[in-house]
Amino acid sequence: MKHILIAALTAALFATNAAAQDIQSRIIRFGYGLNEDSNQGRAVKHFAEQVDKLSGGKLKVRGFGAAALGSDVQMQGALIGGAQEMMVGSTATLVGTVKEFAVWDVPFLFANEKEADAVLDGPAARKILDRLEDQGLVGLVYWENGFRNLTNSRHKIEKADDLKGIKLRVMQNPVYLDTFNAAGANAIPMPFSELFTALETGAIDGQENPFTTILSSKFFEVQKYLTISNHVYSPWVVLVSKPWWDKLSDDERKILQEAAVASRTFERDDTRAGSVKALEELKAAGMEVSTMPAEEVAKLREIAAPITAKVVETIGEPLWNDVQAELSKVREAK
Ligand code: TK8
Repeated sequence: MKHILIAALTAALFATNAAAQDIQSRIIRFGYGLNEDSNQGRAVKHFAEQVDKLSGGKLKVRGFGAAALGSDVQMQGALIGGAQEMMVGSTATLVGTVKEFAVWDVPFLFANEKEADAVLDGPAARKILDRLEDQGLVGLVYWENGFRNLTNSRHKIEKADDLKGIKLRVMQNPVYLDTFNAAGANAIPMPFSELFTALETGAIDGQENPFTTILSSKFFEVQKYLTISNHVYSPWVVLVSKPWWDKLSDDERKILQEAAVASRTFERDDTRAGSVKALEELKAAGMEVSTMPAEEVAKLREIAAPITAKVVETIGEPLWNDVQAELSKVREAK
């Protein structure tokens, strides 16, 4: 009884709150690349629920998964042009729009999720999001895509050298392209939406993504070998169309921001729990899993060093130093 009363009171409070606020009825098309049944899909749903609650049902978020509204790059264009309201996608595909995002492409930048959270929720990462506004986009929050690992259909990859000659799909991003080419692979940039078919038809041999994605996109059906390399921590970023954002009231913007922050906590928890389970499921599905030994990971780091130096040049030393200073702070805090 007491619970029901509290629930009714809370609902009434929200309703009056929403009524007193400047909120219009709006449909928000929110596109994303993974399947509905994925960490990305669940987080979009969570975001939609928060927005619904905070706006008293006036703001309706419609999720479109599996790249139904286009690839990451195509959706960015639609947001910039005002043809679509929101999306979530990899920061790696944004470097053509705001070059500073390249800092998150640096292999082995973060050693664990705690470091990633601290830096991605910190001031340097915020500054990079703020750069989007001049380009027609608003960056709300970073979500976790996760540490990336290699899969392929050719042979077991345990050494850096085993990458030689592997036709490896990479995101449309120069750091990924240069790093894997430097390791001897034949890196092929391709939108995520084309990846499954390319693996299935054998047009390419392999790809790299977190366990959660390898599972939710069913790559295990067309890939035999999984190598735990954790070569880069990949963030997703929740984006809003700036031309559309400019039409919103302050109250509406606040709701989207608040819901985005709530979705970030939900998404990271879900992804981390899902990642452990995903690895087990991938093994159970018959993938042959190996872990790249530390000395081979060290070789990859060495291969990546000149490419990292190029990133520092691209983004400028002040930003690089800020990120490094924030990293040192988390490392000392433990
Ligand atoms: C989904 C992509 C995906 C990314 C990739 O649209 O392209 O490999 O890891 O999550 O953004």
